[in-house]
Amino acid sequence: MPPRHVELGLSDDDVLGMYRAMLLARAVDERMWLMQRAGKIAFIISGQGHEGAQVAMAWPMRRGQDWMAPYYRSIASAMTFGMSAEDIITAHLAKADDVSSGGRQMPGHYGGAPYNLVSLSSPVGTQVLHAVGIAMGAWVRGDDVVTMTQFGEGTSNQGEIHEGMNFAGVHNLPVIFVCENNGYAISVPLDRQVAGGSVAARAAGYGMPGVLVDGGDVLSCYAAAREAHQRASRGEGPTLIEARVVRLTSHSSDDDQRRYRDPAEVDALKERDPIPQFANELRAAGVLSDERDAAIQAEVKAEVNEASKRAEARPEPTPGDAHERVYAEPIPGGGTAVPLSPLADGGH
Ligand SMILES: Cc1ncc(C[n+]2csc(CCOP(=O)(O)OP(=O)(O)O)c2C)c(N)n1
Ligand SMILES: [Mg+2]
Repeated sequence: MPPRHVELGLSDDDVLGMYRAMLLARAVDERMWLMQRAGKIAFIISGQGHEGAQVAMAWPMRRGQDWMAPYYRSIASAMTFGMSAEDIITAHLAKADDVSSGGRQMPGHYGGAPYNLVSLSSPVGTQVLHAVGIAMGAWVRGDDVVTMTQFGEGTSNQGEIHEGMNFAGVHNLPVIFVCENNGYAISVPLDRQVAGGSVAARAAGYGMPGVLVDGGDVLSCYAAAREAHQRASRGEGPTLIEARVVRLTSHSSDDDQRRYRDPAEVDALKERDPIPQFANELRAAGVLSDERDAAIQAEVKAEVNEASKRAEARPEPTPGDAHERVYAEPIPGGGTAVPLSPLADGGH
C-alpha cells in the first residue's frame, strides 16, 4: 500500500514542507519566549502543540485568493498562509514597520493585509463574525473565495460562534470553522466549559458537517481541511472541524499551568506533541532520514537567528506617529486628533 500522503495526493516535497513549517513555527515561538523573558517582548501566547493541526489545515488554502481570520494561537497557520518568521517577530517587538499593525496590536494578534489575514480583536470569538462576513461578501460578488477561521473550545461557547455558524449554515457560506480543542480555557478544563464534551457535534444544529480529528495526526487534519475547502469552493457550504490538540505551554507568559494541572498530566502531553509524531510517520514512509532531518533543523535554526536579528534592527515607532493607522484621517465631522499624551506630539 502506498504511504498515506501519496494516497492523499501529496508529494514527498509537500510533506517535508509541512514538517519544516511546523518546525519553523515552533522555533519562532520558542525564540519569542526567550525574548519575552529577556524583557524585549511584553507578552507571549503560544501555539506550541497546535502546529500540526494549523499547518495541515492552512495547507489547502489558496494564498492571495482565500482569507483567514485567525486567533492568538494561530502562529503556524499565519506562517503557512504567508507571514514570515521575520514578520512574526517584528510584530511581537512592536516595530514601526510591522506588517500586522505598525506596532499597534498586542503580541499574538496575527494579521497582514498582503496575506488576506485579518487582524483580530482581543475579545475571543469576534474573528468568527469577520470570517462569516468575508464569506458573505465573496458570495455576493460571486468570487471563488474560501474563508477559514480558528478558535478555541472555550471560545466555542461565546454567542458570536452561534450567530456566525447559524448564519453561515442558513446562507450556505464558504467558511471553514476550525475549533482547536486543547482541553483548557486558561485554567478551566473541558468538562467545565463544553456541555456534552463535543464541539463537532454542534455542527448538526447548524446544518453543516462536523468533523472530529486528532490534531496530532497531521495528515488526518489535512484530509479534513481539504475536503472542507473543496465543499466550500464548490458552493456546498460551511464545515466545522474540531481538532483535539495539546497546549504544551501555560496559557500565556502571564500564567503558570503547574498551579492547576497535575505534573503527570503535563509530562504526558509530550507524547501527543505533533512534531515527533509527524517525524516518525515520515520516517516510516521513507521520506525523512536522519540526515535530512538534521539539515532541516539546521536551516530552521539559521532562519530564526537571521529573522530575529533583522527584526530587532528594525526602527521603533516614534511617539509622534501614535495616531497613524488608529483613526481614519481626516477625522469624520471635522475634529482634530487629540494627543494621547504629551509624548504623542513628537516629544521624546
Ligand atoms: C470575550 C472574552 N472573554 C474572556 C477573555 C479572556 N480570555 C482570553 S483567552 C481565554 C480562554 C479561551 O480558551 P479557548 O477558547 O479554549 O482557547 P485557548 O486559549 O485554550 O486556545 C479567555 C477566557 C477574552 N479575551 N474575551
Ligand atoms: Mg482551549
